Amino acid sequence: MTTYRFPNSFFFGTAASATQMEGAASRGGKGKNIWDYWHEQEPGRFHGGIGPEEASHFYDRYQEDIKLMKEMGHHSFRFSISWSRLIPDGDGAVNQEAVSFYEHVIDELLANGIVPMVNLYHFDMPLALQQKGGWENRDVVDAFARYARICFDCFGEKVTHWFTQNEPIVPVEAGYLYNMHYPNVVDFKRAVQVAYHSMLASAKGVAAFRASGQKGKIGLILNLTPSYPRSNHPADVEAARISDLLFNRSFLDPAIKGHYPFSLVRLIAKLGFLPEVEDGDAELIRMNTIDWLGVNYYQPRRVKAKEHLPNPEAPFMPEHLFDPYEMPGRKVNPHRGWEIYEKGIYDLLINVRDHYGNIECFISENGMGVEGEERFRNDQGVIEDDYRIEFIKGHLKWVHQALQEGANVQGYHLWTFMDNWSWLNAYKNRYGLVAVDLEKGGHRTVKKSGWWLKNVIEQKGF
Ligand code: BGP
Repeated sequence: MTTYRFPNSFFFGTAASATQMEGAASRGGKGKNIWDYWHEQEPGRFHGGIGPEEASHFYDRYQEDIKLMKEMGHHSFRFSISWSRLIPDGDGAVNQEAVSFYEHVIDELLANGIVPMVNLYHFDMPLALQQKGGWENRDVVDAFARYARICFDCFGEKVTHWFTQNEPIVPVEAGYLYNMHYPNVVDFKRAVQVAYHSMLASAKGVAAFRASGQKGKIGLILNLTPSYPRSNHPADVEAARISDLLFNRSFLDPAIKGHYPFSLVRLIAKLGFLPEVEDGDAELIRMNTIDWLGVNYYQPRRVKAKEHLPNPEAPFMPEHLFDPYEMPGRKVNPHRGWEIYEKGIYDLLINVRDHYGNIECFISENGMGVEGEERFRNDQGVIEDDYRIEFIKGHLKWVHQALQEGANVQGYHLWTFMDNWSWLNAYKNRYGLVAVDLEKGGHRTVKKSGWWLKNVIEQKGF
């Protein structure tokens, strides 16, 4: 008996990204991106010293992997194209080996009845473009628009589900505020420029899609972190409003409503950090809103009013406007340090329903990274990851609730299909429905959660 039944049209699958799963980082004519370069420079910053060359080898094993996706009941699979594989220097000649690789992947998915959902940018700036300033340089915005056009020309006959970018706030915060991605800058003003240009690039990607006349739809994937105040005290509520403006609405509003929230512009202006803009930008953003929204959800953001004055000598940070708040008794994934709050997924879907025109959306990532899963392998060789099953169930219940209440949520993708290379954490935390055994040359085995989800997909619920 299924207690939580999803509509027949509701789709299930997984998400992944090029740098995290392809491997072959220096083969097939690929140019370097910032991850290849940074790992060469500072391997010690990556867990176990492991770099993107050793990602799960999808480049060589995609046929086997897609076969397994089919066996596990996938309706759809979201992956990204590696910009520096397709255009090694980011803005020049197209690498035909890459065109043929992605064509094969798309064909293989379609032959197995799996809808390919293709994302153009997942944290992987080509090195040659980063050397020109990456998203800080407006020329890179145009290089992205060109890259998008090339992708639509090459693959648009077969791919109908597109995204311009994944989590554009992450390169901003990780690369320009918190020292977790290259180029390891700590500068709020530059971070604002990067955020603005990546949004502009996304709008230009949407414009290029429309101009291509191809069928299908194009969207943006955002990691929405619902902002909860410590209390109902107006100062805490104000702290939550500001963190929501900076981390959620800075992309949600321009992408869906076609303009920035006035209160955000006022705040950034007051701080003296407005980005450089050009005539016509506002019109471009207004005209090129997205068709659908991918929502990644891992954790909420809890904040409180500031309790200590920031050090006036320290560089300005978002945390000068509010303090993070650790709610007593919160549930935490100890491997990642992220709070697990299942109802957050419902709150953000209801927010999209009520404040963003109930735009078509789906859960494009949700998942749990766990270290040392080998210890859960049973005698039959299956990793018994009951905690992941509980995690998925807990979130799907709230997705179901949002559906009942009219949210326009059309599907659920887990992060991720197979254990993959997670940036600085490399292979520390495993997220996959399929285990990848690095000791045995990357041998794949489906975990208990993988078989459980297959059953959910078949039954349309649980
Ligand atoms: C999301 C990213 C993914 C993935 C995931 C897990 O923010 O879109 O690329 O990595 O988070 O996070 P992490 O790998 O940092 O544990």
